Amino acid sequence: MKRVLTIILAALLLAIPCFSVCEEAEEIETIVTIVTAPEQTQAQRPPCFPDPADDYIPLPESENLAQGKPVKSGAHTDVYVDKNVNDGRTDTYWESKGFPAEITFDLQGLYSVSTVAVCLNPSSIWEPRIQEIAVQVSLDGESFTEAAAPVKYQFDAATGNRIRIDFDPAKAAFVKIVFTLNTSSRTGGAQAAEICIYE
Ligand SMILES: [Ca+2]
Repeated sequence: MKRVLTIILAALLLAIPCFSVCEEAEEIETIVTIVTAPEQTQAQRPPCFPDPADDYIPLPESENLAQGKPVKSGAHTDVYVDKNVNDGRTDTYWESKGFPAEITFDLQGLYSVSTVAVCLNPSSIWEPRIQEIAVQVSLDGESFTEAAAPVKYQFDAATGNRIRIDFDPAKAAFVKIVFTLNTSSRTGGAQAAEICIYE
């Protein structure tokens, strides 16, 4: 009997703190604050992280006369058709089938052009390469004159995988870009994700 009383007493002593804690818990006021997170539409970069684009070769801020305009090239490789070269996206590209590779833009108007930019995908998986490029202009799409002679340009992801060709202003309704070398093409053709033309 004494042992039974001892067990009952011990159980009561253990239960008292529990009742006390439970009573206190019921008295705690629950506060929940709902915070609406801002909509994230693109990758976020903390301000302390350097922006790789700061080292990109700068392009003119004026209108890109090539974007969305009719464009025509010779034979292309696989699915890399000429319309990929001015769709405003650097994740699509045109690749010629062999050299020389020519691609011609109909600007649908007469302009005084002075800059052409040739861009590859800026991702570093596009290894550095050299492409030799010239620029020709025309008023009628038939007779072309040279605005920028062939030069070997270095493409490197560190500078945005893009190059800029500046030349004396030339009247043009049509602009032809002529590639004669690509040191990295596995298929032996020219490559361009975007070609931009500026006054
Ligand atoms: Ca493109």
